[in-house]
Amino acid sequence: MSLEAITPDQKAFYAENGYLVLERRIPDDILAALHAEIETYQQKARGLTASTPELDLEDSHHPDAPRIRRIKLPHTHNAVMRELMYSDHVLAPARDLIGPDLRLHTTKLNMKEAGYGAAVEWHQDFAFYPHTNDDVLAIAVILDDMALENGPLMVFPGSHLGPIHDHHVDGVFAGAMDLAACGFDMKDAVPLTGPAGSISIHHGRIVHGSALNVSDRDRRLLFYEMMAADAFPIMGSMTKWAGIADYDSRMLCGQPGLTPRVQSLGARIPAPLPTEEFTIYEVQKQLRNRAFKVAE
Ligand SMILES: O=C(O)CCC(=O)C(=O)O
Repeated sequence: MSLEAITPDQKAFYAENGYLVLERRIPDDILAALHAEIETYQQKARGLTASTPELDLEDSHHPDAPRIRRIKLPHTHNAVMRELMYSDHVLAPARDLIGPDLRLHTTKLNMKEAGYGAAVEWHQDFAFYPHTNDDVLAIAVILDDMALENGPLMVFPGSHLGPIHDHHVDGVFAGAMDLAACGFDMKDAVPLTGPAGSISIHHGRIVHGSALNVSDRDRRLLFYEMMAADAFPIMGSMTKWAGIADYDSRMLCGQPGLTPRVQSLGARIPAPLPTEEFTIYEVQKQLRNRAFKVAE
């Protein structure tokens, strides 16, 4: 199959390491439009006293000093972010890596703003949503220049080829790993840095996380998480399912089907959940040995 957006070397690098950074993939006009859209959410957050279906607020949010932690499911309420999701800027590299038929899992825009943006503890996405095969990935549109100091996404290269680690605390799903107990050393983690307008891609099984942003620069990432259309959720996965028509409405490109491709894979079921509706930030508070400082 000929490649649309990446080189054979990049494809081989992803297979071996489980991640890729493609620099300056998003045109400047789209990047500027995304920044303008974020500004409108910042206006909406003013006056809020609690998170809403669209906005997840930082613990330190105040109605007069709004602090957004995450814009939730932006493709459902933001035309610019929805259009980008269906564009070749995002889908062409995904097709190169996991084939022509792609289904959306979810979207989110993690804000991690200057000075306080919340950390995300180490985890594997596949621990939240195990599937019949692991052609599952997340594309992150890098909205601000990303360097070590503003809390980039970090990954452990090659960890997508290993097991799914324990993400439970006291028998309840906590969405995070005790890194040392799982045999990892933070010094081996690689930061996914690059100029604004780049994208990073990480495999659904790779161990990843990111530190608190204590710098004076924002660090915003717009995530599009997706899988091959023949990767079906294993029962107990956090994938919401209201029947096949609903599921097929999440196709991003190519054809849906009714024949799961089943790989022999290690997996764990994210159950029981502490509560039915939660964000990763809340659920990870159960972790005792946190790797990253908590936002104040
Ligand atoms: O925003 C980040 O740095 C990490 C995001 C992430 O891994 C997640 O939200 O699942």
